[in-house]
Amino acid sequence: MSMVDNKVTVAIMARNEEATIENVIRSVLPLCQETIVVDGNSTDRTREIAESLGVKAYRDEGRGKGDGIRKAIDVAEGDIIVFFDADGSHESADVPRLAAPIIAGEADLVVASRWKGGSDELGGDWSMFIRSTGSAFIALMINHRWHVKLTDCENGFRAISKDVAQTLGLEETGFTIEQEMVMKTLKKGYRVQEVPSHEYSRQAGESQITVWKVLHKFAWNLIKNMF
Ligand SMILES: Nc1nc2c(ncn2[C@@H]2O[C@H](COP(=O)(O)OP(=O)(O)O)[C@@H](O)[C@H]2O)c(=O)[nH]1
Ligand SMILES: [Mg+2]
Repeated sequence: MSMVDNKVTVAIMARNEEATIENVIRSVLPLCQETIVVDGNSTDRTREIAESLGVKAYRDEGRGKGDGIRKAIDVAEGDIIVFFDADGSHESADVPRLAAPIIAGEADLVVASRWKGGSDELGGDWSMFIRSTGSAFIALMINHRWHVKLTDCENGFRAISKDVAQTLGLEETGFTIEQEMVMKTLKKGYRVQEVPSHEYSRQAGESQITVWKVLHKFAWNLIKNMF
């Protein structure tokens, strides 16, 4: 594949993110050939705002981010899909850095690592402690199983070749989709790389993850995909 063949789609995942969606869209628009919003059945103005900026908005049922990711893989027109959260926590300037190794033919999935880029969100309270240690543990297991050296398998900010994404058979409905994507990519023998990227605190509203309620889902998903 040559450079000119690679069209990049940024797919913004948004469920009730009216406070931040406009700035997020504006920040990625100049960095890609297509910007889409996957709206998780928002009850606020998220979708209207996206459409008013001339961006195509697709809807999932709002059952979870995994459904949204699958929707993006179905509808994206680009050869490379960069997934981007709508809450202002990702560094848009890193979009081209995530796409670059795929464009260069050196990787199939590139995950933005908060362990390498720093995070304003991971740390400071119990819930964040569990998220950080859980995430480190999952990376450890994945590294052991596939002989890789990854640090962050949970970050939603990542780029993937659409062709590869379509072969993975992703099944998860919720936030476990991120680690499922990493494991299935490795399992199929595709190449996973990381690029450092800083994570900012979500700029409005609250995370839709309640750690204690979902911990078992992450553990079960890890076991299921490891074997
Ligand atoms: N399309 C879609 N996006 C969702 C859904 N649930 C959450 N999101 C988005 O996924 C992103 C990450 O969610 P967030 O609650 O910030 O999780 P955290 O960053 O891991 O704490 C945000 O931009 C949410 O708006 C959903 O059901 N569908
Ligand atoms: Mg967030």
